[in-house]
Amino acid sequence: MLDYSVLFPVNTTARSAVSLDGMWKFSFDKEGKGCSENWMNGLPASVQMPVPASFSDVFTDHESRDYCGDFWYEKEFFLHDCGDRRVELRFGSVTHRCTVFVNGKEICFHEGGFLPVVCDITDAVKKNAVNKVVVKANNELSEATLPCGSVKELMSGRKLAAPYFDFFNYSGIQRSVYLVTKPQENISDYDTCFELKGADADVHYQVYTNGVHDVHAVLKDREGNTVAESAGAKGTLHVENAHLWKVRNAYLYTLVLEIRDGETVIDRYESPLGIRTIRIEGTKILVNDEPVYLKGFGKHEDFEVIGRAFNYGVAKRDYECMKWINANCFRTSHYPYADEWYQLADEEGFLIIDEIPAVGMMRSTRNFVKAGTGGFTHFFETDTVPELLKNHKLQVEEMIARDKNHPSVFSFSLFNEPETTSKEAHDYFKAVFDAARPLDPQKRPLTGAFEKNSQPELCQVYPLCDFMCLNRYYGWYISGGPEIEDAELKFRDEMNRWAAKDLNVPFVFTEFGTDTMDTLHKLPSIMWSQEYQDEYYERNFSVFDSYDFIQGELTWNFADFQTTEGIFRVNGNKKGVFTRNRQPKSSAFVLKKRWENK
Ligand code: GCB
Repeated sequence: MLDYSVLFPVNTTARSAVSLDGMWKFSFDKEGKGCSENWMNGLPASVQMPVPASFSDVFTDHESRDYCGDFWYEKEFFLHDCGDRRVELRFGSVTHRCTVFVNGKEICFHEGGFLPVVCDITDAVKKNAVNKVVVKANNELSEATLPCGSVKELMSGRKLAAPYFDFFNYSGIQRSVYLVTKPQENISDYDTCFELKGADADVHYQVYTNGVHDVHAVLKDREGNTVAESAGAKGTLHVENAHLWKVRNAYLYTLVLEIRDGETVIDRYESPLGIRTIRIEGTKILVNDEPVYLKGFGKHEDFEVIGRAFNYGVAKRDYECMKWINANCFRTSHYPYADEWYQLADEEGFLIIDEIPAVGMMRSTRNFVKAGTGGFTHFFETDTVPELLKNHKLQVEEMIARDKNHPSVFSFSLFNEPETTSKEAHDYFKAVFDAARPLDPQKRPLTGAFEKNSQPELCQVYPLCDFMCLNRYYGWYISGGPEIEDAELKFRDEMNRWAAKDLNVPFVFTEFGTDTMDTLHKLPSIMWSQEYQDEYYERNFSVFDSYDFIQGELTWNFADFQTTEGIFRVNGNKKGVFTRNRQPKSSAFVLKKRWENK
């Protein structure tokens, strides 16, 4: 178990959470001299930087936008006298790694740019005084860290990120920061799982604390009425006539957890709770024992100016667009998103495939083209693998710890498009899956998204998955444009070979799509035109509808998004069904119509 709490900060009678979002001081550290010059005590020269935001797109020069290396943030905050309470900082994430200092004292190091950084700063802070937090961050990529990539050095010595993945290497403090105070004896974590009993439901819970006092659990309905109560760190809340959390029709209770010493409440944590079960039976995905066909998208956290930062306005618009188009699911491709995405999905009744940033596990982004035509793209034979595996397992643990209590999360995806055809790949992923299985109290299905090289006869990794996720681009990377009729035949051929395996598990398409310019129309269609995207989707749907084990379609992508520059991309990936500023392309209407009745 993690030795820190990833519970989302809340304000209750026993806890306080104050946002430190706003303008921070910021400085690049091109020469890597910050530590030797004691920047942890305060940045000598700085600019203002919004938090949360990626730093890249707020600048107007190339060097700043494409900066790769160390960079620093600083913020002063006032801490009231909070007695002997524990004081923590919680960053939703810092990309890709950071060291946190408070009043010059080193507090913690965190690796991985998409999960919370939580640190106990009790011994470093002054009460009733101004305190200073300094963050040294770094956004370099390597083959030992997630996501995978490398650093390229220009002749001038300037460093550039070389991602092995198809999204811009946005970095910075991209999610909210909270100053948290809570009792020394506190609730650090809790688990829930559900059992439906006719019209009733049992909510089994377990609460983790660092003390000896009793735990008390209360479940309240939407109106605030208590519907069940239980004493003990482990127990069951029996709910009569339970309102279930249903797909696109969510009902949320509130779970109130307390540590009590007689009548005195020592700690109190509150969180929404949705009662639902998830099960895979044969080729069906069952939510509350009812089959669900997944409709929706692979997404990105990506928007103009703010880059990969969480923003409620953008998230709200995304959910409105997804509701309008009749979607019910999305995958957090290719990394765990900000906590708030899951909170909104819980409320709106969306299902989430929650993905770890295990992306780029082929030796270059372009290798997917080589792999797609049968090329072998070695990855798991190198000496970086032990370190990579350690990071992979740790991030899986952090992701499941953070997201396990969200009703929206119905599955964890442990990779996107790695090399899977070697014994080494199998052994690597076996270790990841073995580590992940015991971590989820709800035993949700585990999966991963497979690239075209993961063919039924070659892939060594698919037997580890509880259901299959395929990323397929027949009609785009394979037999595109004038050859599209071949694309459909080739697609059917592959699906027939999967069918022949008789795996008896659901198959979900987690990627399929075409780059499409919102300005380009052409009759008859050509690649990149809106008409082509519409036709491509129709052809893919006719294949999907031919196999009853296909139980979902998540198109690539919800919206256009930024990538690294290059000859493959025109100011980013244009496979969005919506533009980057969230307006529909014509295919949005094709999907809306299909999903209305699917
Ligand atoms: C993929 C990747 C995704 C890319 C997409 C594309 O297979 O998983 O990250 O953006 O293809 O558009 O090429």
